[in-house]
Amino acid sequence: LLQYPERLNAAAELIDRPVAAFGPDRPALRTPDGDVWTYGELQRRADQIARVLTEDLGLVPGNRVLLRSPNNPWAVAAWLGVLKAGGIVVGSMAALRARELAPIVAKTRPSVALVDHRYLDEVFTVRDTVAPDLAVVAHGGDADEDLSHRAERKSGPFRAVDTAADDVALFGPTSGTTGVPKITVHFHRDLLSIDNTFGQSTLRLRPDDLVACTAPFAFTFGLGMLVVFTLRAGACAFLTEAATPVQLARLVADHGVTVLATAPTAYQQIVKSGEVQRLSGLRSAVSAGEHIPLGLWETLRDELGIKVIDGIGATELLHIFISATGEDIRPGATGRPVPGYRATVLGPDGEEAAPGVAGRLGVIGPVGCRYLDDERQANYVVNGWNVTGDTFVRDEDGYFWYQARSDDMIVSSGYNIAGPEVEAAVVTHPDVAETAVVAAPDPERGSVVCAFVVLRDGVVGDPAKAREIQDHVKQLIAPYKYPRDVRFIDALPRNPSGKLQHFKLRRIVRE
Ligand code: 3SK
Repeated sequence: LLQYPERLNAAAELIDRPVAAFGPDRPALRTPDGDVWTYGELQRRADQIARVLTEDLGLVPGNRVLLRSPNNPWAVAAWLGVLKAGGIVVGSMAALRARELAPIVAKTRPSVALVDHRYLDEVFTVRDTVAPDLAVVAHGGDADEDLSHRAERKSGPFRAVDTAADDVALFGPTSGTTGVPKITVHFHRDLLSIDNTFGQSTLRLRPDDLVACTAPFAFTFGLGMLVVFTLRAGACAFLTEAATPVQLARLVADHGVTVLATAPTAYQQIVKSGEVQRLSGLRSAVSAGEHIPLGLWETLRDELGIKVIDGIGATELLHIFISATGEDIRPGATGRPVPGYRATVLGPDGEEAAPGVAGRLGVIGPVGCRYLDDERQANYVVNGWNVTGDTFVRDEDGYFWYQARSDDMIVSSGYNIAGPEVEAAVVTHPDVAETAVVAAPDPERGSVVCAFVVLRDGVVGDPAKAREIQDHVKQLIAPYKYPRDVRFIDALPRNPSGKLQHFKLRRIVRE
């Protein structure tokens, strides 16, 4: 395990140390509008916010602060300011509605909320229902008590609170597969350990990198990419509030982004739009959040000349723990454990399965699952292994091959069919924009493969189109895997971080 000093404040490591090492004038954050915050400015803002929290709002170490904002410079400063003040960040997606936010607030009990002014309504609703004492401070508006005005009235460096390495720094909510939020608990040292593992061994940012990532900070994929790895490397984060995949590709080209991290669906849509060459200035690209189909990975390699870094992570473990990079890539495999982690495949009895046998992925590393007061902890940690809910096969050389989310395995007439494999085949049909595959109950076969399909604009979803898609799939993969049930749908259900919500589709097929 990685060694850290007993006393450690992650925010001091992420902003004070880079300022000391690289100087205050280096750009830290950029936006599509041309805003540039240097490291010095980011430090000044974070210090001002720490003062607002402690001097105006009475925050003491260990208090919790809800952050709710799209990815922008103030959100980074707020995140650092809370940690410097010894507070605990409660991450939350700006897109959450009041009914989704309420259980997170009820469980984490923040005393302060720093909220982008466009996302206040839900916070007021939640305050009225479950958190009457919550102090809400807006940012980005005109009010005198707006965070930026309050910050302007503060001056002088703020010395980061001398937290223990094992003090809690972050509560990261995750909706999991059921929609009932779980709150993951992370220490100051955890935030550095993701950089000391994936960041430095696999990603390897350079100080002259401009890094873009579509994931919000509340999804730890985005937090790692845009805050932890970028600041620690002295690089610059390119912060986009919202962009479609095609807009993203244009921003990458126009602003000279060198490292892009996003989900496979975004890469897929950029390829399908015919604008993939706009990514040709990238020196590195990361795909995570879902497994990247081999065909897409190969297209990106052939079109851009880069081997996309595929990775699998989990909010419970904070970031990516299996990945591949450089020459250590076996196309189609997710990769090997990131240095610092161990991984295995577990059989039904919780014992390690032999190479070649599919089973549940188990991971051990510097960050382990700690849910806040949640009995689901017992399902996640089995015999010391963190069981992520993914089915993998490990080969003789130690590469891990993704099969499916454990609950995406479809057993039909005794065949094991991995839903993602069928999805990867369906989406290659030229009329298909997106698809998601689940098991639909069937009296004869136990289950059948059901594909929910979003067609491209103007294409009609009728029985003839369904048959065409079925025939297409049978040409690509073993015919027993084809979707016997094809349903056309306007849009796939996704959570605010863009992850497909298969559980919602499963509900539909069970109705
Ligand atoms: O693979 C994921 O879903 C993930 C989750 C948290 C952090 C990072 C990643 C890639």
